[in-house]
Amino acid sequence: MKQIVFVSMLALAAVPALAQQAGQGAAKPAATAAGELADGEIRRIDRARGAVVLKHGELKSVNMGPMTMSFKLKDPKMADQLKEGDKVKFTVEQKGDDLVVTSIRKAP
Ligand SMILES: [Cu+2]
Repeated sequence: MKQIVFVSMLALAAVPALAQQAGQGAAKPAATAAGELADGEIRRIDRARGAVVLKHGELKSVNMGPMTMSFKLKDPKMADQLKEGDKVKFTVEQKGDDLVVTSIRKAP
């Protein structure tokens, strides 16, 4: 009895890796000076959603009094160097129905 074994060798083409580096957007225009810098304190960071809950002071640029509320971050990476309880300075812009934090840094 003859046993014939067909070995089918599938040469899998190497999947081209889309090498998208995490460091995109390194050269951003410095827009921080243009917006009003508001005071805030970080209450919660939702890194998965790219959002923060801020207790904020008056936001004249969007006509809002002091309160605690959630903001989307323009870039989720903006939260990388922040933690809950941090006092921050930030700028905010209205984008459609959302208020988006366009820049944020720890207050000195
Ligand atoms: Cu508010």
